[in-house]
Amino acid sequence: MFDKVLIANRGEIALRIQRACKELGISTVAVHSTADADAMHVRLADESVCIGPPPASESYLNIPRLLAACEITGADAVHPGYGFLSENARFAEILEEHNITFIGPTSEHIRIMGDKIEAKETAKKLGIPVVPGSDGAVTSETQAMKVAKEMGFPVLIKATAGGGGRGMKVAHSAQDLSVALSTARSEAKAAFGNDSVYIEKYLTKPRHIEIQVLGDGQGNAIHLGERDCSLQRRHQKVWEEAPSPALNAAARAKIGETVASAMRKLKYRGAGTVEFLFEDGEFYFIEMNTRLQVEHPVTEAITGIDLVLEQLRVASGATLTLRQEDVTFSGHAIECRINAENARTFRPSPGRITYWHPPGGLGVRVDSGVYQGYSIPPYYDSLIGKLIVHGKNRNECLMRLKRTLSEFVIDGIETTIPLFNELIRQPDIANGLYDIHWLEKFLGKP
Ligand code: MV4
Repeated sequence: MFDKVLIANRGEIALRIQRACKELGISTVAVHSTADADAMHVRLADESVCIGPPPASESYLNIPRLLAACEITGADAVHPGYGFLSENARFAEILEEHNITFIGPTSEHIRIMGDKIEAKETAKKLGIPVVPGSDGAVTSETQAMKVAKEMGFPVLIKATAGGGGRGMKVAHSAQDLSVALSTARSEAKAAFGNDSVYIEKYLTKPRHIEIQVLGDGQGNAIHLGERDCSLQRRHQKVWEEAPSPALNAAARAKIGETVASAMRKLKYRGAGTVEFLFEDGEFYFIEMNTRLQVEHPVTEAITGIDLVLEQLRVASGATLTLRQEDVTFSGHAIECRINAENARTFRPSPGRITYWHPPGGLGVRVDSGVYQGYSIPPYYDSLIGKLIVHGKNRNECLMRLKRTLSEFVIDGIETTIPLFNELIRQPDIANGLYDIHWLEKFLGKP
């Protein structure tokens, strides 16, 4: 196991990773920008290094400065968390060149999954069901029209270098295709410096269901069930839950085994998430995330498995000791993302937290990097905490969520808590009847 891990991140996830390290007896190094000198992840770490000014490009994303921090502290591994450099293949490669372990998959697997066409081709070869569409990039309007007419409209144009919803255009009919194609291309060029696009059948009312996997890079891999992340706004997840209200045990076992088998063939190492759209009882692969995700506690709640501990183990070269038969699912969990934002407009609300009283009790977890008196800096994303509740079943979980939301007090800033108070009172949410468009439709209503 590692002696010292540098955590190349901030906020709640930096604390989450520190906790796993401490329980394994590993010393922790926090890095921080000047804006984060007073952050909890800095206070709780064994050591800390200031790596630059507030802009992420000059601190949390700055590879030379992170390498220097590793050298100064003698860290033997780096955990990237999520966001920032977590899916940067070059970063993983540079660390390995310096004999520092990147806690994550190989740079090659990161690279493959970062290219959405290669990711899809790889998934398909490994037996994962994919969305019908072009075989690879579309190179001409004639070709795009041919593919579109074969599968039927509507179709979706996606950027090869995209992901997370950036650079997508729907064409509802043949008349739309030309404009959709050129708009998607120029947007992709501007956003990613790469105008390669591909085409898919547009699914109009799917759910977003993702499968959590763990592999050891030696051919052992398991799945930890699914999370339903359909409640999103502008491709930002707001509420995640497991199990999905739309799946039964047989459907879960089938897609889970398909994904786990694919990960064994790939010799995938680390934690990963395979994202699907789910419509009319069928799964369609869209992307794979090669990192720990924000919503991982939902899976931890229903499986009792510490995902960060498992990441640390397999990154240090251990084989996966968990077998698929050891993974059991218990009850239901829901995560609400607490953002420092107005609950209706989502306008960021940085500033000083004058009062902070998190909820407690059985089945309640609050992961957060803030505290009373802390000033949220305006430079980073607005996630300030996550409320995760676990219950015997979905109904108990919803009742517990209602209770914990009423206990949670945060003063001095605006937060998304009022939104969750509204959501738990909606019959569609209580009944689990929502798709990826539900939340934006709900928010659009006066
Ligand atoms: C789609 C789709 C419909 N059909 N692909 C958006 C983010 C990226 N991960 C993939 N996305 C979508 N791909 C096909 N063929 C609809 C979306 C989509 C979406 C997906 C998941 C969660 C929320 C979403 C919101 C809008 C569109």
